[in-house]
Amino acid sequence: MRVYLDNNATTIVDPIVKDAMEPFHSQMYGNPNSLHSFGMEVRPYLKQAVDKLYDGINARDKDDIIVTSCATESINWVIKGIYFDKILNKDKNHIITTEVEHPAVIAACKFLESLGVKVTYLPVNQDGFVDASTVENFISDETALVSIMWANNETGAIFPIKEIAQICRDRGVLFHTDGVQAIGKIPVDVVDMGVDFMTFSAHKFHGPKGVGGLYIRDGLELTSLFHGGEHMGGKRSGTLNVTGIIGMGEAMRLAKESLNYEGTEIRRLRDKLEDTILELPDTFVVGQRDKRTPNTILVSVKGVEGEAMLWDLNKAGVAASTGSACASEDLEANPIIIAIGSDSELAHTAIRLSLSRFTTEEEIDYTIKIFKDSCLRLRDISSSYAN
Ligand code: 7TS
Repeated sequence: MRVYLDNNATTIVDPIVKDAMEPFHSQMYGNPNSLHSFGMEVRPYLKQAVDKLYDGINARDKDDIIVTSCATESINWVIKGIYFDKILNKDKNHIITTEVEHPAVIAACKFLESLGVKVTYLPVNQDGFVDASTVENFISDETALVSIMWANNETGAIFPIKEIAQICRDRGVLFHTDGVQAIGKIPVDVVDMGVDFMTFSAHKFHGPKGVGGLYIRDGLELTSLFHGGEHMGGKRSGTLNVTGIIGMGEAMRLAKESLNYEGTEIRRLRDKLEDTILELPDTFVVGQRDKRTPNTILVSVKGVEGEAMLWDLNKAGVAASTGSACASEDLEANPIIIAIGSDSELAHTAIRLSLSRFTTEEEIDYTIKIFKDSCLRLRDISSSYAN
């Protein structure tokens, strides 16, 4: 049996999404900017797809969503765009973020630090998020941007985005949230939340890879990083990834439609897996359940090296993760666990299991068995664990 429990890294493309994309590879392949029938026939489908994006995140005004190649691009755009708009030769020089952001945020901030920008990396609490009041304490007249994720990719911790957005608005500071791990898992309403910028990536919600988006609140200016043709109203040049946009639109529609299922059935399967893992002695899961996305478990198994368990699970056909796939080639301790204040032994023993709406009960039952067997086997041979 093969079980895929690494859905926070990427997801299977929904067959409905795949079918929706197919005609745009083989029949309607024109460039939508072209002034002939091949190009023009594509346009209404593109519009429909983009409308689904607006509906999915409840963005209202035309031109608020710009399609990009992925969340990494969108995140870099916001952080570097703010540098040009508010920091370079201007009176602001400070960005606030957290220690547990995706490397796209951290690395972009480190780059700005090399240019002289001050960046505050806020620590998170035991549940893996930052309180709005903590953010407020660090805002100063110099602060140009607060960038805080909506949900964490490792722990699933959900941040109090609405409160943070309100504080930023009151203090006149722009607020960006990385919404990559929120879409399809919890309701996402950018207007109700009051965010200024939100980034997302289609492949995290059963869409194709290589396409993502950036929501920019109506009327806000953000300096472009891609100059070229007049695509996306001149804000992000480059021939449109038509198949990707069609796929992302359909994936967004399905993500919204499946939210209820995600919040009940996937949550039930996640809790079943979590409960049985926690029956093993000396295991702990990061973050309270109701403060996490319904599909994610970050568990620490004392005495068991995360990489060793990953290998065991993989041999039995179960795909999990010890940390962001982007970072898991280097065998360092999980930085998120370190950031939530746990010691480095625990950080070396973390395993992330992330489900999706394609996960079945049979797969969870199989994983429970494999996980328990692996835990017993590895603890038996562990020098650091006394049975
Ligand atoms: N932001 C978050 C919160 C993410 O989880 C990821 C990918 C990204 C941004 C970047 O998305 P991309 O589509 O541009 O690559 N996260 C992970 C992960 O947790 N394991 O592998 C990739």
